[in-house]
Amino acid sequence: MDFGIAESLVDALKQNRYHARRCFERFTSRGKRSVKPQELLDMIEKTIDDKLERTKVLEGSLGQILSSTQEAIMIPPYVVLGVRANPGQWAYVKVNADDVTVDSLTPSQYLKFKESIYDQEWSKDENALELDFGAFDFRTPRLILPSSIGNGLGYISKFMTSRIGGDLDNAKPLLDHLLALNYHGEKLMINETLDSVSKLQKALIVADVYLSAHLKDEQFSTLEPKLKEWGFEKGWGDTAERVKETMKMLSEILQAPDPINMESFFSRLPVIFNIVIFSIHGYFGQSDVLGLPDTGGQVVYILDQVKALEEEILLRIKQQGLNAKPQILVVSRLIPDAQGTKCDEEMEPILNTMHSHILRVPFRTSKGIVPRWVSRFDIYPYLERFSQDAASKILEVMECKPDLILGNYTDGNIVASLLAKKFGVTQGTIAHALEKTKYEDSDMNWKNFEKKYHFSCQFTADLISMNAADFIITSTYQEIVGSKQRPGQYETHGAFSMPGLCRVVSGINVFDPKFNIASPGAEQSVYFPYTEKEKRLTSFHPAIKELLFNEQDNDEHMGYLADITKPIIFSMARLDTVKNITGLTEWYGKNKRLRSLVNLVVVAGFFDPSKSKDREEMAEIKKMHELIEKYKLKGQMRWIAAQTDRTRNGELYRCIADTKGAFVQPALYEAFGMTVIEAMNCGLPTFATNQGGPAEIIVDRVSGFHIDPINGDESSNKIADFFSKCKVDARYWDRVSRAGLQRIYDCYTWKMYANKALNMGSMYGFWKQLNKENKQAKQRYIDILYNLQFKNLAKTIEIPDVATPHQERVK
Ligand code: UDP
Ligand code: LCN
Repeated sequence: MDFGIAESLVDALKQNRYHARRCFERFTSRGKRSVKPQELLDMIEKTIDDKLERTKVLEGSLGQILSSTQEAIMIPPYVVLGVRANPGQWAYVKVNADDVTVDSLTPSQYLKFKESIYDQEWSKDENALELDFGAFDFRTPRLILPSSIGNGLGYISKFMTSRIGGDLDNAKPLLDHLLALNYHGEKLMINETLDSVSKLQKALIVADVYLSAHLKDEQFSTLEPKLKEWGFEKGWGDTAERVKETMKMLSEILQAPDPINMESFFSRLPVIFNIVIFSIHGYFGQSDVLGLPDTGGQVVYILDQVKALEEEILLRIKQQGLNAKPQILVVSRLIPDAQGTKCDEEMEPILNTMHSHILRVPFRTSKGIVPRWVSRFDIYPYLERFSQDAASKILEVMECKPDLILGNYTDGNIVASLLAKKFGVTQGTIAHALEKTKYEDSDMNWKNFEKKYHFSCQFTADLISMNAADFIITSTYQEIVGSKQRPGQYETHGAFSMPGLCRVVSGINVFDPKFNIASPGAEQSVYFPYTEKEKRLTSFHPAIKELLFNEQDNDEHMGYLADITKPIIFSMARLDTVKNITGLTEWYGKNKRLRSLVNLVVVAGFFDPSKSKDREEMAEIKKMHELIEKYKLKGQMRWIAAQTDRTRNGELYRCIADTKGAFVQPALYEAFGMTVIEAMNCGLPTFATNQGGPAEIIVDRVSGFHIDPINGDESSNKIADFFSKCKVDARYWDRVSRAGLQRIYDCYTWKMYANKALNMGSMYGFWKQLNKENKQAKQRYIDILYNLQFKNLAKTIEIPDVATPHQERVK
């Protein structure tokens, strides 16, 4: 589908024939190349001198099409445009600059043009590998409106409704689903007495009459004998009232289903007791790990997620009238060389939970157990063996198969896909961050990145797991489909090429109802408002005072604050390039007005580059030292090394709020941004990047502020304006602080998340059965890709000798 773009372009070119011809001539005048949208508009400006004429063209449909163009490929005499008509909706067109004629292109044709710039030979190879996951989706319903994207659950219940409704026979798959429900072999909901939909329907009517004669709070145990006679088992509810309600929901579904009722009924089904969550890379632990390389928000997210999921499962089990014991296992990597963390322990109970554990399984190779930390970019050769070892361990610990497997990040997601297939269970994936969007042209230029990042493995693994997954959880809408201006992380996997490896003509469709937005929260017992005086952790205050204001440099902090009465602008992140902590330091260094208004405090990495294991971190550490020197920041800036105690960090955010300061998240790109919601939970006014998740978390100038990471002057002035305004009107700071908190309470809590995630597990578990044939066909395709492509790519990554010291391995 080209969304009428080719037709509109033909009309637009006709209307502006003279100017269009000249513009397209100019576009192709510099030969073969790829051009970004801004350059196209600049070229138009240079071509049409007359301002009035130019405005007419730019404001007309030609201007609109060109401003929706994400990339243009010049292959004289052709100009090939990748136009993003709306979020998720792409059209590809080819304009002949000589006669300004227009043709629509398929994604494959478009990609071939693009590839020819990077790898002429590959683009001409008629047998180049094309991946087309869309070929298996012809029977799966799709959403239509970009605004519906990410609300998969809502639509799945609508699609189910239409499949199940109409005729009693259509409800047979639902009957089979109910008949299969059990807990450790003990039947739940119904037994074989009810082996047809009509028997079930009749039994529900009889049971309803029976239940009406009982008090609402009558316990299930007293009703059980009679209900069992009719074919009903445990699981309908704990009291007569709840059993009756749940039965009524099913009766309604059998009579005339509606989506809301369908979703409510599935949320009551006893299907999820045991969950396995994969989070493999980094140091996965509960203390002393945050801020270590590759170890950040994902760990925080999962630990809080587990707690919220366990609470919700326990509540559901109680309401279902069951006596089951849930289990949640977070499966990670065991690292013998644990660097003072607990990552060398196999099992660790998860704090503040009753039935959840971390299970660590080591990486093994033919040379033995891998002792050291492995960067997430180099992890692929270990994963297959890891998944086999993890599978045996999970069965041993859980004593049964899990009901749901959730993967996290590329490594966790591919292992989740392997095990979901092996166990035949429902699979959800969570990306946290898809690496592809973080580096410009990372697909076309994959060969240049390969040695350092192994994107060939990563992107292949991502494609496999997003297609294998029954549902995908994202933190924001942006993550799926971006914004008006910028494509989303998943969206960029729609059509792309890695010349020499594969051409992906349909990688993932963002209109697939498997996408669901379920935003995380921040643990509210740790991150609570600075105003809640009685809860404040004052025992940390002396240490925090030392951390912020002590004037002597040491291993934990360097630089000092000469005027401690000024508000503090604060940031905290891993010292990755993309986090742009060095960018913030430079903005501050350059902006005299900002320096006069506030001090800067950053928590990031540590100070000695030779001690770093991570290649990006090393470069950033060096840059930090250079900037502090260059802008003479000592006296106004404090650099604090990574802080691993999150309870104390919660108090640290609040102490910054006490100074009437602000949190600044300056990342070049941020998938979600846990620090943003942590700061907002503490009542700290927050400035955060407009690139990625934070742009959605914060409503600009209402619940905080957006800043542009590539426009440092504008951003630092926006921060300075805020503090100037606060000087004149002290209530302004309070208003922003309160609005930030309100935003959190409305949209970002773990309770909302857990409820949604469990509903997904239940609904998609059934949906996948309704679409069994489709899923199986796709799985075969995935198997081929995994075995013939991914495994070979993973083999190209060097497995270091066990004895090799880490430093020598850093590329
Ligand atoms: N964090 C920390 N100490 C540090 C740096 C980060 O405790 O020195 C925590 C921070 O509070 C947040 C998480 O690590 O909970 C970072 O999550 P975010 O989503 O902001 O970024 P990520 O590191 O996942 O890219
Ligand atoms: C990874 C990231 O890069 C962050 O943006 C997220 O907040 C974090 O994971 C948790 O999802």
